[in-house]
Amino acid sequence: MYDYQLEDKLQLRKRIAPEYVHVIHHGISFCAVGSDGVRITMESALTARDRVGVQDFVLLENFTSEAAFIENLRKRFKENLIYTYIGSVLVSVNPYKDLEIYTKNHMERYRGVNFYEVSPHIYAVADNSYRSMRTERRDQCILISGESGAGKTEASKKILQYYAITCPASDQVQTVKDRLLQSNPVLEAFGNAKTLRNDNSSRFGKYMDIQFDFKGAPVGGHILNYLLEKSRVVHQNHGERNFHIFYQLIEGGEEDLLRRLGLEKNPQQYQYLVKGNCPKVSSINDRSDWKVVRKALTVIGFNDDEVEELLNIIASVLHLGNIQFGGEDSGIAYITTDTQIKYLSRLISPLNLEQAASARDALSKAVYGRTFTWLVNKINDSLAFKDESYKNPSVIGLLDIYGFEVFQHNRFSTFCTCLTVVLSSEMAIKDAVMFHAVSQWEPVQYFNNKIICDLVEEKFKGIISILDEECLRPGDASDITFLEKLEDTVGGHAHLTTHKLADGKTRKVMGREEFRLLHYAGEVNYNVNGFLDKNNDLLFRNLKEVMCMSENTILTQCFDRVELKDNKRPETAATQFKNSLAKLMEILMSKEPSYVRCIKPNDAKQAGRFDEVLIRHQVKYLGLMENLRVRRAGFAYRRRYEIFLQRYKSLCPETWPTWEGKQVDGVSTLVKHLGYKPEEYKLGRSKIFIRFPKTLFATEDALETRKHSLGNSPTLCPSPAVMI
Ligand code: AOV
Ligand code: MG
Repeated sequence: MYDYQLEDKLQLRKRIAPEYVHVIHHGISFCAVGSDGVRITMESALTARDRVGVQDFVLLENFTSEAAFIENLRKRFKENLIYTYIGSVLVSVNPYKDLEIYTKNHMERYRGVNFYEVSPHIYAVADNSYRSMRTERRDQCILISGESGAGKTEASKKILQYYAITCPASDQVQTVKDRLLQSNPVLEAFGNAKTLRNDNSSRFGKYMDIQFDFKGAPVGGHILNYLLEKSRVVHQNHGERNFHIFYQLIEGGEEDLLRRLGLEKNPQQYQYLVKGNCPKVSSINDRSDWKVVRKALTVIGFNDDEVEELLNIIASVLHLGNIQFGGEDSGIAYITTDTQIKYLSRLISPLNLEQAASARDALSKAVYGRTFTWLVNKINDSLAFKDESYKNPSVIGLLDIYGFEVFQHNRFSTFCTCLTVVLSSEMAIKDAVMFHAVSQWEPVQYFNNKIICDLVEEKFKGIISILDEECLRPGDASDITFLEKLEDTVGGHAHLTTHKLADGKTRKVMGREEFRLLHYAGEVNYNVNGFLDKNNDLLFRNLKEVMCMSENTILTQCFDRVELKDNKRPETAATQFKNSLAKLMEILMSKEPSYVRCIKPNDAKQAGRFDEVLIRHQVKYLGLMENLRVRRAGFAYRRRYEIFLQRYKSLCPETWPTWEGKQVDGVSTLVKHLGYKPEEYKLGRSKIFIRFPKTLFATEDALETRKHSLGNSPTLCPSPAVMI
C-alpha cells in the first residue's frame, strides 16, 4: 500500500533523506523504507526529511538565504549528519566526537555507488575521485580547506584510509599502503603541535600525491611540504606547545635512549618547552604516541642507527635551548651554562646578549626546519614508485593546508598562511568562473580575489616585493621603514590600510606598527614587528660552517658545503613560499579538483555545540553561498560526452547499441529523445552541462526502469556519481 509510481519516486528522491529512508524497487513501482528496514509512508518520509534537512544544499527551496543554509546545517549536525553536499562539493562539520561512520562496512557501502543514493560522506568524495581517475584517465586532486581545527587533517586521513582499505592490493602494494598510512604519525609528530585552536594543529602545509597503477592499486606516493612554522621550536604562546616529538621522546623514550641523548625525563627542564606553560594536554598521550611513531619510523624504512641520529638532533635542539648567556661590561655575551657544545663559543666574540640569544635560536630553527625537510625526503624515498616498466601512474593529490588562524594582532607567519588561502581560493574561484563561463544566465558576483593577489604578489609594487627590497637594502632598513615604503607605494589601495590617513591625520584604531588587509574573510591586521628578520631567515655563516662539519649523517645532508661557497643571497622566506605555492597551483590546475570545506562548530572543541555566529562567519569566508549560487545558476552536473553516451545510450533507439557519428551529435540526439528542454542543458566543447539535478534524476530513473523491465542490468556504465 505504500508503493509509488515513477513520478512519486522522483518526488521522494528529491525530498527525502537517504540516511533515514531508502527508495527500493518493487516491480516497476517503488517504496520507501526507513533505516530499520520497515516500509514507511510518503508522509513519514517527508517528516524525516524535515527533521534531518536536505542532503544537498542545491535542493534547498530557499537557496539564496544564508539563514536557511545554516538551519539545514544545524538540523543535520543535531542528527550527527556532519556531511552535506553543495552539488559535488562536500561540506563537513567537525563533530568533536567519534562517530560510527568510518567502519569497513561504511567503506563498502560507498564503493562504486551513486552519489545521491547514499548519504553524503567523505568516502563518497574519495570514491568519486578514484572512479573518475579510473574511467576518465584524468589525474584528480582533493582540496580540503577550513579554519584551524575544522577537521582538514582528519578528512585527509580518512580519504587515505579509504584507498588503503578498498583499493586492490598485492604484497608489494600492501607495503606501499602501510608506508602511506604510517607517514602520517611521523609527519604529525614532527610537524604538528598543540595550539589554542587545535590540540593537533598542522604547523606545515602538506600536499600528497597517491600514485595508482593500471589496476587501480596504490603503488607509490610523494609529499610536498610547505612552510613549517619553525619559530615554534624556540617560542610558544601561552597555552600552546612545541612540536609533539619533543614531549613524545621525553615522556616515552626508553631510559637507555634518554641517557645516551643526555635528556632528563621532565619537559620542564627545557627552556624550549616551557614558554607556553603547557607540558600536558588531556587529549594527548605522549607516551603511547611515542610507541606509534617509533613503530611507524621502522615501517617507513628507518634503521635503528638512523632513528638514533634523528633523535640526537631533536635532543641537541633541546640542549641548545638551554644555553644561557651572560653579559660583560663591554656588552659582549658569553656562555654561562656549562655545556658540551663547544662550537657555540664561537658566538661569543662579536655579539651582545640579545644577538647571541637570537643567533642560538636561529640555529635551533634552522636545524629543526632542515631536519623536517630531510624527513619528508626520506619518506618520499620510501614511497617512491619503483616499477620502471610502468611509466605513468595515475594520481590523486590531497591538499591539507594549515587553517586560517586570525588573531587580533597577526605576525609574519599568519601573513604567509593567508597567502596560501588567498592563492588556493583563487584556484577555487577560477574553477567556479570556468564553470560559470559556460552558462550565460544570472551572473554570480564574486569577491575579486585577483586584486588581493596582485596587491601581495605583483612585481616591484606588491607587498612581497617591497618587503624583499627592504630586506636587501643595507643601512637603516627596519620593520618600520618597510611599513613606510608600503604606505608610499600602495597606501591608497582599496584593500590596504595603515594608521595614516590620506589627509595626513592618523587613524586611532590602528597601531603604528600595523597594516590591515581586506581579505575575503574580512579585515586582518598585521603587526610588522619581526617581518624583516623572519623574511631574511638568516643563519650566521660560522654556525653554518660548524654544522657542515657535523658527523651526524642527517645533518651533513641538511647542511651542504656548496651552500658556503655560494655567495648569492638566498631567496627570502616570502619569495620562496610564493614560488613554491605557484608551483603547487600549477600541479593542481593540471588535475580535476574536488572540494571538501570543513567547518568548526565551536571554539571550545566540544561535541554537540553549534555556535551560529562562528559558523556564519565560516560559511561566508569559505564562499559557500556563492558556491551554491554558482551550482544553481550554472549547471550542477557536467559529464564528458563519451561517458554520458556510454551510460545512457540504451535509452534511445538511435544511439543504441552503438552511435556511429560524432559524440556531440549522439548526445544531442539522446537528450532530445529524453525530452530535455533547451534551458536544461548546454553542450560544451567536450562535456554536457546539466542545469538541474531533477533532470539527471529523471534520466537515472528512466535507466533504472529500463533495467528492471529487462530484468537485468544494462551495459556496464560509469555511474553519474562522478558527474560534477
Ligand atoms: P585541522 O587540520 O582542520 O586544523 P583537525 O583535522 O586536526 O583540524 O581536527 C581537529 C580535531 O577535531 C581532531 O583532532 C579531532 O579531535 C576532531 N575531529 C576532526 N574531524 C573529526 C571527525 N570527522 N570525527 C571526529 N572528530 C573529528 V589545523 O591543522 O589546526 O588548520 O592547522
Ligand atoms: Mg591540520
